[in-house]
Amino acid sequence: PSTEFNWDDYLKETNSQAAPPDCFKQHLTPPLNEFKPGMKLEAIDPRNETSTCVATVIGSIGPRLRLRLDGSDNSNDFWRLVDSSEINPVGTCEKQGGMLQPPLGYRNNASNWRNFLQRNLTGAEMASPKCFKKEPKSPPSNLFEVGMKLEAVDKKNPHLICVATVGDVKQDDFRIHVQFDGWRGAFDYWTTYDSREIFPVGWCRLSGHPLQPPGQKGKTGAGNVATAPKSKSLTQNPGTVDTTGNNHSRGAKAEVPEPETTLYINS
Ligand code: MLY
Repeated sequence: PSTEFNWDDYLKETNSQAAPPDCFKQHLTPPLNEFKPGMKLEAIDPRNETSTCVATVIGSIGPRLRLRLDGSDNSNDFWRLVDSSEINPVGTCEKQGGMLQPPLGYRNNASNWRNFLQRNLTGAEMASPKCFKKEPKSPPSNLFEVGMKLEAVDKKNPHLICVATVGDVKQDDFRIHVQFDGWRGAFDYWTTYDSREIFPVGWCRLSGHPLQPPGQKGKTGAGNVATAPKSKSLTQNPGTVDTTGNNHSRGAKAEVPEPETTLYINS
């Protein structure tokens, strides 16, 4: 339908430019996902980056894997690209002289870790080395400029990739400020220019990953608190989001009176 988000129209409407693809640590062609749910692999524990753990593929969206560390609970799932250097075939750690570690928050007694690991891996399907794609090279420097558009993971809802803008650039410490179009600042964050969680305009379409359209902030006739917490149905049904008009741009911020109370609903 015509209400679906379209980058070309949006860039025109907002009179803005896409960040060039060479700004990003991403392959020009998104990698193929050959993983299947249930497959085991090794992953760096995101909460304890010095330890390598066994993880299971819980699901995937396009080239992004939803992973869970074996022996951990189901509330600390995390996402990695199939070309991430933080995942490897089972056996890699040991080949390099390391030892697989229990995850932070291991739900059993640490003394039975060896037994757990053995039982856990027996009969399991290991992801084949060919599933793991080569990590792209980092750009030589921070090439981002303020105002450039991109697609970025919402770290608070990490299954989502959303329409975003570079709001600020720090040349000195390699960081950019990612701001989500049409959302109040609550989701914004600083990240390094070579983050694997930011993508060039068009990456979602190419990779088959859904793209969250801009939020409702600054929409005509709704410049109040009601627009800040976007309802779940809007989030999940981009067809109901009006993507026309200039009001979605960050520039519209000043035209909209800030509400006295901002209520964020974590759905
Ligand atoms: N649970 C929240 C999700 C908000 C997502 C915001 N991102 C897209 C910047 C909601 O549905 O309101």
